[in-house]
Amino acid sequence: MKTSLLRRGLLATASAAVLMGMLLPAAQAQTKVLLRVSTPAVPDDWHAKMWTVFKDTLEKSAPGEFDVQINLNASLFKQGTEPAAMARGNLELSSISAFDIAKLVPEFSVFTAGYIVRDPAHQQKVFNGPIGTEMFKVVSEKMEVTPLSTVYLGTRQVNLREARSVKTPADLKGVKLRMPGSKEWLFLGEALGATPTPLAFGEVYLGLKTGTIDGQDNPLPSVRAAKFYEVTKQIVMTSHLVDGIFIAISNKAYSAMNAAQKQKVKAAAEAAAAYNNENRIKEEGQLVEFFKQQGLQVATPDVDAFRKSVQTVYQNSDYAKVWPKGLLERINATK
Ligand code: KDO
Repeated sequence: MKTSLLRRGLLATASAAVLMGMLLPAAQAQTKVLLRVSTPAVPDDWHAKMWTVFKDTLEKSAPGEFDVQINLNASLFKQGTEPAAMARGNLELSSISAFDIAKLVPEFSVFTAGYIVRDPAHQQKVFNGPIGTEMFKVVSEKMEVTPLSTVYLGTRQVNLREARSVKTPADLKGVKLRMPGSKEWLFLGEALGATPTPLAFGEVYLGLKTGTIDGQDNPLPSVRAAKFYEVTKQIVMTSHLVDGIFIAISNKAYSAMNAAQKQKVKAAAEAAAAYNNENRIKEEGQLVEFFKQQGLQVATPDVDAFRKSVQTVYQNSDYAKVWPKGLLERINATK
């Protein structure tokens, strides 16, 4: 009697322990903060790999606290739809462009204009200083997403299917230049003198291969990672936009976190950007040689002619009308 009671007791304790063991991981998983990431970046690109740095950094600083789910190749949300998804609460994190922001915060269009940001160091100084603080505050209020760090996407160059002589914007007349699909992007293509054609990033390779477009513009590391060099013959070094994207989090997700969690998430976003920026800048410096080896012609246009023309187009546009007074001068004066 005594033994069987004892045995039953032991058995009950044992099965409770087994049950607990089965339930505990599920319970723990439920309490993890879900952070879904969506980006059009291709896996072999630094700004795709940076998300693994984000995830690992967060796992180190807050073990078991966050469930970071990385979705590349625009597999979760279409390029450009991420900010709306974040505002709705269907997505927590993404890297958003100045063009995405300018749709809802028109004054941000100053960063979509060609030949304004000078180089990656200038970009970091502008966004990590008072201008960035002011602008990001407006972004957070108007878009329900908060930028956490500034990622150097690279300096955009024109990349053509067939080589041609391009010295000034007039030489791009009639060239069907693919741009991402928003009016802010198309305007940049127009300012370059081309005929802009909207297409999502994921469709560019095929567009170049089949000839539905004559060219595209992207920084050299993106041309390498997405293999556009396989289906194009020329790169024209217009250097028309020192492009940046911003690791941003939905305000819904961010405001639900405690102060320590917020700080860790921000630090992880900064580590991810630093990883991208370092590798991207280094690679960008080496790629002209690589593309030449791949048989591409790398041409130098009259960059001053492009600069003058593009700056004039923007300054005379409706975009410039909403740039806060003195902002351009402050950007130029940031050293
Ligand atoms: C592109 O579609 O050309 C672009 O470079 C635009 C950027 O804002 C960004 O969306 C980028 O694509 C993707 O991350 C893919 O590299």
